[in-house]
Amino acid sequence: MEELLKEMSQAVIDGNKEKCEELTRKLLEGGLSPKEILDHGLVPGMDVVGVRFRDNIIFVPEVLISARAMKASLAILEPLLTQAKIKEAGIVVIGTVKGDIHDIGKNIVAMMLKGAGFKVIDLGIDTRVEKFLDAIKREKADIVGMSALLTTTMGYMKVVIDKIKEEGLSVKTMVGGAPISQSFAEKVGADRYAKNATEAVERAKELIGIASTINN
Ligand code: B1M
Repeated sequence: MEELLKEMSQAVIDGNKEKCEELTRKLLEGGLSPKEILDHGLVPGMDVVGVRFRDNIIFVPEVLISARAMKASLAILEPLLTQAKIKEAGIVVIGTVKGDIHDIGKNIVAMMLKGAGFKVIDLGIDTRVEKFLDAIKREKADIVGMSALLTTTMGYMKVVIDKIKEEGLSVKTMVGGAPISQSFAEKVGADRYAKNATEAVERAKELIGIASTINN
């Protein structure tokens, strides 16, 4: 299995969609959980892509091809990740903030929240404050989750949080994404920060006051 997981990481790096799909099925048949496939196959592959992108070894087209390959695997894992264990734990509105089109991490968080029993309303990418506010009110959301992957867009989280406070909405806020930290979350006044999708589920459960049942 370890060998197949290494191959999976390499398939993400190479942007080999067909290989990613084939390996996802093989690993599932071999008894690995979707979370193990994510944490030990897909995410390490995308980490390498991130480093190569940062160092100008690869460029946007190659990153897009890797993202497409990873998304193909996620499409296979999604039905397994979203099988709810509890009946509607709470309502979460989630989106990637304005100016930001990165959605892989946000999609994983949304899937895992669904799998934990939350009703998730996914607003997609490049989400403006008005769209967040409309959805929070319409859906009577318990939690609003915001994702940002760029240092230039993370500041927009404060715009949304300030507006929520200004309007006196009782919704809780959770933030995450590669450049986000606990101290940033505190600085912008978010109720919770989550480092990854597993933590996001834990924090969401804390926010609505239910005991955590997630095993890492
Ligand atoms: Co972009 N990009 N990108 N990119 N990209 C980064 C973020 C970057 C760090 C790459 C680098 O330089 N090393 C860099 C940002 C630098 C910075 O801001 N300081 C960067 C850049 C610069 C850019 C562009 C500006 C490039 C350009 O055009 N010149 C451009 C921006 C476009 C825009 O948004 N306006 C751009 C574009 C793209 C692609 C479109 C090519 C593609 C996105 C495809 C897509 O998402 N559909 C892309 C990708 C794939 C990346 C990297 C390589 C990988 C991101 C990813 O999917 N990771 C990324 C490098 C990196 O992050 N190391 C990079 C895998 C994913 C599972 O992890 O998203 O972190 P992540 O999500 C995790 C946690 O963060 C957390 O849980 C998730 C699961 O565990 N989490 C939450 C996320 N959201 C959460 C919300 C929560 C809680 C937890 O609560 C609500």
